[in-house]
Amino acid sequence: MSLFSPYICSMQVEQSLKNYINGELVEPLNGQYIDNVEPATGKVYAHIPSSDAKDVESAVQAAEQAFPLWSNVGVKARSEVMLKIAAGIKKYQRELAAAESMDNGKPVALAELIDIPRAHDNIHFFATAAEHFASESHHMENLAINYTLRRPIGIVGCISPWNLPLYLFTWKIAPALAAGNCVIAKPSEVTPLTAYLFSKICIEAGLPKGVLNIVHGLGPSAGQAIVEHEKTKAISFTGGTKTGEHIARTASPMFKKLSLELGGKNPNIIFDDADLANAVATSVKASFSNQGQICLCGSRIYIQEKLYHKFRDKFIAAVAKLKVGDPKENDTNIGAVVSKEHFQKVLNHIEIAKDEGGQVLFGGQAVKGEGRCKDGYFIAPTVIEGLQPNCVTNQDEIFGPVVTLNKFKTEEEVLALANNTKYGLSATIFTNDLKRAHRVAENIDAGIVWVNTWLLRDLRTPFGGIKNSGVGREGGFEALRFFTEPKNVCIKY
Ligand code: TXE
Repeated sequence: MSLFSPYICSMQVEQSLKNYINGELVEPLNGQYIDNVEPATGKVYAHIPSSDAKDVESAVQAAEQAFPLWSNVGVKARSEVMLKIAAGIKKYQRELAAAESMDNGKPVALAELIDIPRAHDNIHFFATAAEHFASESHHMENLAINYTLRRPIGIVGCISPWNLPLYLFTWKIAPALAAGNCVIAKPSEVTPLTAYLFSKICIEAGLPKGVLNIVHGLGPSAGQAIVEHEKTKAISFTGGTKTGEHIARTASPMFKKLSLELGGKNPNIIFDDADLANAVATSVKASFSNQGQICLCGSRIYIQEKLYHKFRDKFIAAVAKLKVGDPKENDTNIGAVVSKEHFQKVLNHIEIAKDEGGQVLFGGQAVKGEGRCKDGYFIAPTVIEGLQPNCVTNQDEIFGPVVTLNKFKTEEEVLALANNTKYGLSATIFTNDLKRAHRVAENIDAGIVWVNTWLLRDLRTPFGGIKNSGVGREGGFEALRFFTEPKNVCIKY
């Protein structure tokens, strides 16, 4: 296997993106393309392959050819190529950040600070983690020894969403590749650009052909074909809960391994004894980072009654300072939401909140962009109070820059309120009482709990949700376990 390649990629964005199959950039077999829109301007700037089952079939054939080499070459050789891919992300970080911002609408400063460095870290982390991964042995005294072999699964499917495009795309494929699998990956059709540029980085890094195949296209055609192909033995999916349910219905009867990271409606709880300045600053980030389009955003803010008015006033004052506008400008805090459909969905939710009796304390409307952004999809950060716990606004995942403020009296009351949704992804607690922090963290329905911070991530920790927020865990050795099959070998003395 050659680890080095003379190919130097170009980060230029062409008019038509291509699939990455069997080591090459290829057109979709049906010749069909979908418009790719820049959310900040509302204009089409490129076209992406509208692939279907035939493209997925050729990707599976390429992966099948590549699997014996990739699974047997050894962890060190796999790690070496992956580190070259990570270095490629670093080399092209500025181009990738600009592309992510253009494609998704997020501020370029955010893509530079979070998305692209994290994509690099994902690949780098799993390239090295695989070298430290170990399996168990179980000794039966005087009788036998059992040891667990962990072998790659084979061909796996990775399907990712539009909110953190390259970040989540690499978060899935990195452990899959490190564990020795060959991958058929599909980025969201709404934000395909950085995955396309990533395929060029893989070619430049010398990733052997067929090991990773990137098929662009719509969920019901390209995505569905990956899920229902008999040779994809595991599916790792991040996206909406409804889509996750549909994927589970298709994949479960085929006995595929499934990892589903779905929606959230996360509580952000501020107790009377919290450090107010930290609670305000962190809650602003947890509410509006990435236009509120992160499954971990804290969209239900619960404030203990003594602190309620003080927190509310300071929170609104901080929100009022956020600049909504052109994602290309370095001082922009809130860019465009990802698409026209999503823009309409979020605005519709704000109307529902008003109908439900919510008082809009800040925002509550679209923002008209200036100059090149006059037709972009901008929404003001929106803060609403006075809503009931069971209303649609406090129950449905809006996935936009919209949060509610809610008052509570006691710890028991806020625990019941926090747990009163079908979701259970993350929770954030602000308190200086250590015992309370432990108690609430233990009793809250969530896969991830932050105390006095938000989105502080250690890639070794388990990541995922309970209830309708998903099935399985990503991160660290959890992900390497997901992408391998354990086999017990028992040897009698
Ligand atoms: O996501 P979809 P959508 C939530 C958020 C958002 C809602 C819908 O509330 O408003 O989901 O967003 C692919 N077989 N989240 O509709 O459809 C699709 O092509 C296989 C939360 O944009 O779930 C894309 O690649 N794949 C979330 C991916 O699934 C299919 C992030 C996600 O798209 C498919 C995004 C099918 N039948 C949205 N149908 C989070 N948890 O972070 C679609 N896809």
